Amino acid sequence: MRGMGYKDFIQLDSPATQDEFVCTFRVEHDPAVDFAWAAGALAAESSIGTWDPGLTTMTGEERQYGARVIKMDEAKKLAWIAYPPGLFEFGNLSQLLSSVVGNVYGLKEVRKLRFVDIEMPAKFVKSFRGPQLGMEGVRKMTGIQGRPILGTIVKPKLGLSSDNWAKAAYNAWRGGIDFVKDDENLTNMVFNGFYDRARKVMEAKKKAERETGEKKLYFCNVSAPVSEMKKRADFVCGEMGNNYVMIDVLTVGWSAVQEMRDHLEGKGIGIHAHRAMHGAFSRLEDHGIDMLPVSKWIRMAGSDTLHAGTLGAGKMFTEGGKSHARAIYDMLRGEMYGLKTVFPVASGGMHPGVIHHVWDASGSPDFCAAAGGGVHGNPLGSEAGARAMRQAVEAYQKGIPVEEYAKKHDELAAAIKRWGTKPPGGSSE
Ligand code: CAP
Ligand code: MG
Repeated sequence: MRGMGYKDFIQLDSPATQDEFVCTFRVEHDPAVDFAWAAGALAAESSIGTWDPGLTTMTGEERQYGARVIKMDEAKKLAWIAYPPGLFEFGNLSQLLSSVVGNVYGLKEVRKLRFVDIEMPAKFVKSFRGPQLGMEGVRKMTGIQGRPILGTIVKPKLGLSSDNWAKAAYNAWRGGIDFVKDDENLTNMVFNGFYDRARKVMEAKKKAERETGEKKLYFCNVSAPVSEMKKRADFVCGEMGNNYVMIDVLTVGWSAVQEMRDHLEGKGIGIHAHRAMHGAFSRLEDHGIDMLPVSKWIRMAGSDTLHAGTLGAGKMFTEGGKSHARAIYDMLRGEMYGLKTVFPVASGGMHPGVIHHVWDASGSPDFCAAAGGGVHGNPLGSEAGARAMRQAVEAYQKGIPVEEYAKKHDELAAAIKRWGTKPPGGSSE
């Protein structure tokens, strides 16, 4: 039985069927081969092939699982590859990623490779739990309608004792912040133990709720080996009565996230997905993996709130520009075969002076705005910093320019005096 050489995987006259996957790749191929050869190599390596087509073990039964290059646009360096559903284990994100964004990056035939997007069949998407709460559930949990959910990250990022951390959290909640989150690298530290912080922060949360009459959320960062993650989640959301956890989804790993989503099923507990490390593969437009497909996978894995960039208003680079970032917001908030929706979180250099930029670019109040420095760096302190965030939202809701509104709101005035009302640095369109 003759095997399949790379060119055999080019099948331009065989479009994808309803139940197949279609992946879009941007390929910069090695000049020693042509574009089609490189595209064929991708299809082979991510499905049934290898470098030697003359495998003695090929019986022909494997051919039905061969991926196919169904379209190429060499000028744009784009190739579309269709994958039969039998190639993937339903319910298993790790296996999907090992196939379509695994070995392909190491092939000599490609110099640079960008995984642009993936279309997955309904049955596969529905083989995952997806968000437990969804945007509707988070709004129900907080009682907040018609405005973005406001959060803060206690800063400095690390180094504060649990007492001082809890104090900063309390002050922000008192000032009107809705959620306080641990920073991505704050877990169980020598200077601030997870369990000790949880006890103190939950006490502060309950006190702030009593005093403000508002529901408050605490996104406690449980990121750790899975068995410890379960212990931490059970501690804070069991005896402590919390209803949300935070997971650094990329550094803990896909199976760990799926395991935690299973563990929290039926408990009404939200998952906040931090995407720390994403810049390592999402930043360069001609290499790596785009955050659009990654955000689809995180939604399927089951997060309720996910960092999705500031739509050009913050400190972080906006990959693909504002319009692409908005496409990620819209995907998270849109229909996905019945999966619940996910709140996009604008974070990274956020402060009261730029909330209106994000709100305009978001096209709806359905997003979270999280500010660390932009709350705790307010010259009047954390409580004022939080109040300034709420005042920026009030201004937008009343249709009053934020500079105008600041004339009668000192906390907002202090924020604008310090940071202005323009996005920092060269905001990407
Ligand atoms: C923001 C932040 C978040 C980033 C993550 C930080 O702090 O806590 O982790 O937003 O980036 O550590 O930088 P500031 P992204 O508000 O002080 O900037 O949301 O793009 O994943
Ligand atoms: Mg952070």
